[in-house]
Amino acid sequence: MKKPDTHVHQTPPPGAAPDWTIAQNWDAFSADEHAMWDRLFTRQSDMLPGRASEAFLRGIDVLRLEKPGIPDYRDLNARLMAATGWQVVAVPGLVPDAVFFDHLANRRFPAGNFIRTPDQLDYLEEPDVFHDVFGHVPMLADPVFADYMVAYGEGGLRSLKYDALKQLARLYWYTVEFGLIREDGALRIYGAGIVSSFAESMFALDSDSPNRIGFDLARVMRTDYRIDDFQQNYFVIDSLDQLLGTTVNTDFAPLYTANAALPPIAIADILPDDAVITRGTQDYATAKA
Ligand code: HBI
Ligand code: FE
Repeated sequence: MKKPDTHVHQTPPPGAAPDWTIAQNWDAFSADEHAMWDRLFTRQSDMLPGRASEAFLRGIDVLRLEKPGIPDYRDLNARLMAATGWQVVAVPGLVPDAVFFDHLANRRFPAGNFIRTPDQLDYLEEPDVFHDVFGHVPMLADPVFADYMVAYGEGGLRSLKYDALKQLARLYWYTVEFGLIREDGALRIYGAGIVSSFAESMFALDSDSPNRIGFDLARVMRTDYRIDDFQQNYFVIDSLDQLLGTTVNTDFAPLYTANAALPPIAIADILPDDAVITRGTQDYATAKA
């Protein structure tokens, strides 16, 4: 998950490879750091059954993430590679967009190689190993979602030529980070930014404050988003196949051009053509304003 205004160095920090990867150096993690992982993992896994999507819960099982402590990528990647050919690579923090997209296009997920401190339990600026590995990686064990992430990376690299990065960042934000999916008539979470957050895993499904709107590619690519608090919109897909289908069956060039000619859609607006599931009160955002 990236904060657009976070300062990202343009050259790899000392010790990092040209692609910004570093050794995980798993043996260097302290007992306190492993304990922080366990605290976060227990809190989320106790509350996610019935909230997280089937694909997410299946990924936790397939990747054996219930093992205590920060996962050792030597073990984790053996399972992840067997499932979908993906691997997790350690990076110091946020990496430049082009570097990020290139990793995704090559089935490498960059994970921040640090874990939050107790005072950052519920909010931190940059993605740590819990956000990245607990939030994002279980979904990468699902073949359809894994292919979506590759297509996203390839699309991201292309988008840089069309100056359409912001449109693609919105697509990432409203799917990979904060996406909801309909399963057996109920809403479930597949977005990493929600599933790794205790409070937002409740808010995203239970609160009457946010809008919940059926996913539409062009609509999402025009819709602004918040980086500093719960989302005011959640977009809902019917299946991961639908999500993959939007990238595989779309020529993005004319879509970028058409969207660029239109104004962005304000965060909490609902449009006449929206498939509205919840018309939110926005009480949470209003109270926080
Ligand atoms: N870097 N490590 C890391 N993690 C991210 O999620 C990330 C990034 N750099 C760029 C980026 N995300 C954004 O451009 C995407 O949201 C599109
Ligand atoms: Fe993320």
